[in-house]
Amino acid sequence: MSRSALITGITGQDGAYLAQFLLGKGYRVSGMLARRSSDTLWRLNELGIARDVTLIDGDLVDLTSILRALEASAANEVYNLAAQSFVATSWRQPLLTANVTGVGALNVLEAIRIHDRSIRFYQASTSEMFGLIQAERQDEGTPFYPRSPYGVAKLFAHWSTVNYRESFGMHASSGILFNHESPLRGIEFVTRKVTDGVARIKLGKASELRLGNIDARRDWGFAGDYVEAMWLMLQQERPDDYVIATGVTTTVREMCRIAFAHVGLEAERFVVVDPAFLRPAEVDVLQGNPVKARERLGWSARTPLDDLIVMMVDADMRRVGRE
Ligand code: NAP
Ligand code: F7E
Repeated sequence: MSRSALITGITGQDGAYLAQFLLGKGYRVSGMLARRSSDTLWRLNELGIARDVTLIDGDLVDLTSILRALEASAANEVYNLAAQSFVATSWRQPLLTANVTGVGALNVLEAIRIHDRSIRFYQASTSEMFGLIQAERQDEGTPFYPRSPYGVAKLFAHWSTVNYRESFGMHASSGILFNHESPLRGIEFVTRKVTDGVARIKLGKASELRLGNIDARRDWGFAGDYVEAMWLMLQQERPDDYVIATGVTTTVREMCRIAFAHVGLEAERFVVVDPAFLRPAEVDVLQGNPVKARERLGWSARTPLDDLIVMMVDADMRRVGRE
């Protein structure tokens, strides 16, 4: 019988790519659908897989809905990707972020402990846990220092995952993923905001792009590469934690330059720094050290930032052109 996976957050960027990846491996794929009013299925539709997955109503704050989803999906592997994932929003909705992004993960762990401890579990941890960095390049041994309610909530979820592994012998792993982007990235995140803005300016639908801290540095990779690492973690004999990153760090300013240059424009002419987009506390720089993932999982990032940004600008040129 084919293996079965349950993905929380299947309607998000990573959920859609992971669903596509697992379908390609012959899995039966179920996803938790937290019902909302907007067009939540757009990503699954863009990948052409909305009809190939089973959607199960549920919400991370409702433990019984997770238990039902485990029962209905008969999952052997659970990928917990659902979260309030936008860092800036986490200061405006800190309690919701703590409940969904932090306690929500504990709800999934509890549901698995109650339902069937042999289910393998993946937690979507994040480089935001490193926050105010304690080492120039961050790896699995680097101390954490989160700088936002989002980072704090993810740290709770991360340690809960470690704790359930150590307390109950569960196959629970955390992927400490650095920023990863794609044409399916939410419009509020900086890469997509830039590539959408570039397309609008190029097509005469906007005249400027307002951004916050353009000196911030991030280690950006392609989401399509990163979902494979999630799966690889659950195929290992032993559960563990892994940093997943490119190892290269780039400023927002340079990322903008690449995006504008691709359509023959100069970023400096259009980017306006707007204090409204500055954060109460910033993560100035992140740069991962993915050596463990390379040595133990045989995984490395395949898509350089230039190629990623070009892919995103081209997709946004098509989208904005169709509007
Ligand atoms: P995303 O696009 O924001 O997707 C988040 C998903 O969570 C969406 O499907 C959303 O549903 C769902 N969700 C939100 N609240 C929920 C709730 N209460 N119950 C059930 N589902 C809920 O995030 P992503 O970029 O794919 O990231 C996937 C995961 O990795 C997240 O946990 C994120 O924090 C983490 N992460 C991301 C990155 C990155 O760079 N992308 C890096 C490290 C870690 P709707 O579609 O209905 O809103
Ligand atoms: O910001 C700066 C901003 O919102 C990146 C999430 O997926 O990755 C993501 O979190 C940087 C920050 O991502 C704007 O201040 C400047 O320094 O794209 P972002 P993030 O906060 O790094 C981590 C790994 C996650 O886990 C999260 O879920 O860019 N920046 N100007 C801006 N950012 C935004 N959004 N908008 C601006 O106008």
